[in-house]
Amino acid sequence: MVCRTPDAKEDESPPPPPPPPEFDATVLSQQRDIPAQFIWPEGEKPTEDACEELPVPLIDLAGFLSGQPESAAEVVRLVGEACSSHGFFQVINHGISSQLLTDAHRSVESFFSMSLQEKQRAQRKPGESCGYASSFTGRFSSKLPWKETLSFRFSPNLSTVVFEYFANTLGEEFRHFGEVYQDYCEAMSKLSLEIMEVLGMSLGVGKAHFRDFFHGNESIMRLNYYPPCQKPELTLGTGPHCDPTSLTILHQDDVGGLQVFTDGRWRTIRPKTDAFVVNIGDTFMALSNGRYKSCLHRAVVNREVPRKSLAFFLCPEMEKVVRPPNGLVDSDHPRVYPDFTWSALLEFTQKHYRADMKTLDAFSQWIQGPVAI
Ligand SMILES: O=C(O)CCC(=O)C(=O)O
Repeated sequence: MVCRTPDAKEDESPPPPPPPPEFDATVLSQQRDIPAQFIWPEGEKPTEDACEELPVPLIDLAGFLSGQPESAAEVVRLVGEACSSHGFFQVINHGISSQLLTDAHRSVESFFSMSLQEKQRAQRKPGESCGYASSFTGRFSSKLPWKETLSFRFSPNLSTVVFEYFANTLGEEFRHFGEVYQDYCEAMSKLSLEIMEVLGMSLGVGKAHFRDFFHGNESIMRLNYYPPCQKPELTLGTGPHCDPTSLTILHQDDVGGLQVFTDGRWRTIRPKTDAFVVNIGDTFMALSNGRYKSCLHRAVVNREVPRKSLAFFLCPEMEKVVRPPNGLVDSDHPRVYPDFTWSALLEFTQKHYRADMKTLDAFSQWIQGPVAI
C-alpha cells in the first residue's frame, strides 16, 4: 500500500495550462512549429493575391508649402480624394532628412537585436501603452501578432519627454536612442501639423483649424520589428485594425508587408524610401464628421528577413473634446459620432475592446450608455 503525504492529496481539477512561451525572436524565427496562439483562422490568413499594389497618390508636400496656388490646389484635391475613398496616401519632399531616417532605422535594429532580458528593461506593464512589448505582453491569447514593439509618448509641450524616457527606463547608455527619437518625433509632429493644413483645406474649413487643434498633441511613437517567420502563410505581423488615433505617419524599410483592405480585398503599399505612408485614424474620421475614412490595414511577415517600421500616431491632447467643426455639420450631414475625448477612446481600446474596423461605432455606443429599447 502506498501512503500519501498530506500534500499529495488527490486533485480532481485539470492541471493549469502551461504559461505562454516568451516571444524570443531569435528562437521563434527559426521555429517551424508555429505556436497555436500565432495561427490565424482560415479566411483571415494572408493570401497571395494581396500582392497587387494599391494605387495611392504621391503627395509633393513641398509643392503645397511653396504657396504656389496651382501646386497647393492639386495637393489638396489629391488628398481629399484619397481620404474620402480609403484614407491612405504617401508624402514626398516632406523635409525630413535622410540622415534622421537612417539613424531612426539603425536604432530600431540595435534595440531589437539586444537580448530579451535587455529589452525587458523597458517592459510594458499591464494596462500601460508604453514600453517594450512582444505578443505575449498584452491581454490576448489568440491571433497574436508576429512582432515586437517599443512604444513611447511624445508631446511638443514636454520638450525632452522622449529623451528622458530612454535615459530613465533603459539607462544612461541609451541616451543616443533618446536623442534620435526625440528629434524624430519633433520632425513627425511638425510634419503632421503641415498635413493637418492640407486636410483642413481639403475639407473646406481652412488651413488653421486642425493645425491649431493638434498644436499641443499628445502623440505616441511605436517602433515595430517583425522577425522572420518560417510559416508566414499562417501568421500576421500586425492583425487587421483601423488606427484609433488621428493620423498615422509610417516609414517602412525596404522589405514590404503593409496591406490595406479596400473594395473588398487586400492590397499592398510597397515601400518607397523617400516617402512616408500617411493614413487617417478613427479620431480624425470623427473630426471630419465621417467624411474621411479610417481604413482597415495589417502587416504580413516573410520567411527570410526581419522587417522594421516606424509609426508616429498623432493624437490630440488627452482631455480635448473631439468634435467636428461647425462647417462640417448641417442638415445634410448630421453628426455621425458623439463628442468624446482621446483619453476615453484610448482607455476603451486598452481595456475593453480589441481595435478592429468597428472600434469607433462600438466606442460611440459604449460612451452613450445602454440604448433604451
Ligand atoms: O508595420 C506596418 O506596416 C503597419 C504597422 C501598423 O499598422 C501599426 O503599428 O499599427
